[in-house]
Amino acid sequence: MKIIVSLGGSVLAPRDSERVGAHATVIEGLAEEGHTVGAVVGGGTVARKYIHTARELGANEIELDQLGVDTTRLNARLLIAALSERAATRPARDYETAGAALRRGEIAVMGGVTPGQTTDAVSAALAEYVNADLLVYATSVPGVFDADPDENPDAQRFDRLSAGELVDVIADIEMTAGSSAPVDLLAAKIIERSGVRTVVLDGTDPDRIGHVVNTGEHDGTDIVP
Ligand code: U5P
Repeated sequence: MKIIVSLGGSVLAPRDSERVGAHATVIEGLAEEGHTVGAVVGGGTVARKYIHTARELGANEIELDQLGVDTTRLNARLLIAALSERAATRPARDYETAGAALRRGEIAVMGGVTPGQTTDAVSAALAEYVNADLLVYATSVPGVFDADPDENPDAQRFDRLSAGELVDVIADIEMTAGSSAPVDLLAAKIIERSGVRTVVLDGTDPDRIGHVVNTGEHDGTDIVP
């Protein structure tokens, strides 16, 4: 199978070496089982700290996005540090470079690409570009909810959503640098048009990623084309 794993920054970095190492082990394991694997790493709390400070300093949203992109690449390098020589040596800055690495049998790693989006959209675009069989969003929230579960204890998780329904659920969420929708709107639109099978799950335990690839089972949200 061809798999793109979107690792939320808060899932991976700046956690300890154990967490990053555990994710690297799962990704390596999938590659060793014969899967083609690409990983896209988000910015997490480090990006949000930079964005918060720079916003107070008066930076505009595009400047803040650029800070975010640089941070995702930093986090992507942390994952590369934990991967073996099977991984590309640096985070790809565009889809063609990542796609070429996958064709060579390497594990491609990306961070952000361009302002005005998040790594959710990068993951969806890479999955579309390489015709992935499965796109896994490993986030710190266990799926897509009808409200923010951190703020609303009654928030309900969707087991299954069509890509069009996903677009409707997240359309009202504000889009500023560092925003934390479950999956961003552009990502949802790309998933809708590409029809790539997508799962949003709690990725704090990396074994859940291996489990969904090998069994199709998970406790998160299925986005069906
Ligand atoms: N970002 C972009 N473009 C990208 C990826 C990320 O502008 O292609 C910026 C956004 O401000 C985003 C932040 O909120 O970096 C951190 O990425 P993420 O963890 O939200 O995906």
